[in-house]
Amino acid sequence: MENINWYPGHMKKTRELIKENLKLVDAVIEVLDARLPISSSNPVIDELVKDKKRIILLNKYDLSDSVITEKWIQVYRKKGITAIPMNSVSGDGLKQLVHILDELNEQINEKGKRIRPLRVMIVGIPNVGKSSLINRFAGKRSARIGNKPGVTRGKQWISIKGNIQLLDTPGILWPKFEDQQTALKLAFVGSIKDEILNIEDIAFKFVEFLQMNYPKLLKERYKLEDLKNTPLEIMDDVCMKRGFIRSGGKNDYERVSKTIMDEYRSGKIGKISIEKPESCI
Ligand SMILES: Nc1nc2c(ncn2[C@@H]2O[C@H](COP(=O)(O)OP(=O)(O)OP(=O)(O)O)[C@@H](O)[C@H]2O)c(=O)[nH]1
Ligand SMILES: [Mg+2]
Repeated sequence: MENINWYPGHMKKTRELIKENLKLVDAVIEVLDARLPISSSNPVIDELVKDKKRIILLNKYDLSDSVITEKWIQVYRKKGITAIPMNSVSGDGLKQLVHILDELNEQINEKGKRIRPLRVMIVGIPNVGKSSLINRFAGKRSARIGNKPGVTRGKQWISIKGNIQLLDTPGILWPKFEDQQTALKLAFVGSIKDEILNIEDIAFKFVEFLQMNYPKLLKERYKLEDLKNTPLEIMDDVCMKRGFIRSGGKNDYERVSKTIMDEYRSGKIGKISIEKPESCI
């Protein structure tokens, strides 16, 4: 497989933007993808915000394997970190977040320091749902969202009732992935722009992952008879069943690859976590 790296200019700029605006905020919400809390945690962000009060959100909880996400929450708890499971589309988890922010607001008030609303910066890698969270919080579409990475391009302050201001920031990755397994997992969930990926390689690896970790869901979704087949044979089977055949009779691997990844990312295959606390792929 070719090496994956995606670090366009706007991410470099965002790094500066986060750094400059940190002075203005009381806390940082780091949005992670509940399906892969390790790989979606950005070491660059970690370094930038290490001295700020930080709240971790495990977003897209609804798409994750809830048993595994609960285990992750315990892992964070043992480290003294509050991690909140969140569904930014439905708003599940928002109550817990509001509660934590209210407490923070009170603490700051008590110290008599605050002469402005509580300001919180939202950070995270692309496509984890930062802008969706803000919209849900604000109760209206204030921030632009999209089902692909790199949607937010500049900073945007959004006021929330209850005297809170949230700062939306564009998602950032890091200049070079030390570990290509991390890049692959980020590609699975759609945090790396598909245009720079070989989607067929990604889907092949993803089918392989499903065969090993979620065979039942794979079998059910694509009505497979035999899971002993190779990933390529499974993709051939899906092409046949869905009629993904090019003129000339060859299987349309690009189409089947895009379909499988789209179906995973939108939750159609099932609730699937990529990283478990004990062992990662
Ligand atoms: N199922 C599910 N989908 C979500 C959730 N949160 C966000 N999404 C979807 O994920 C996609 C990305 O959401 P955005 O809010 O644009 O993500 P972002 O982190 O702001 O992305 P960038 O601006 O590109 O960094 C959209 O299609 C959202 O509808 C969630 O909790 N569950
Ligand atoms: Mg955004």
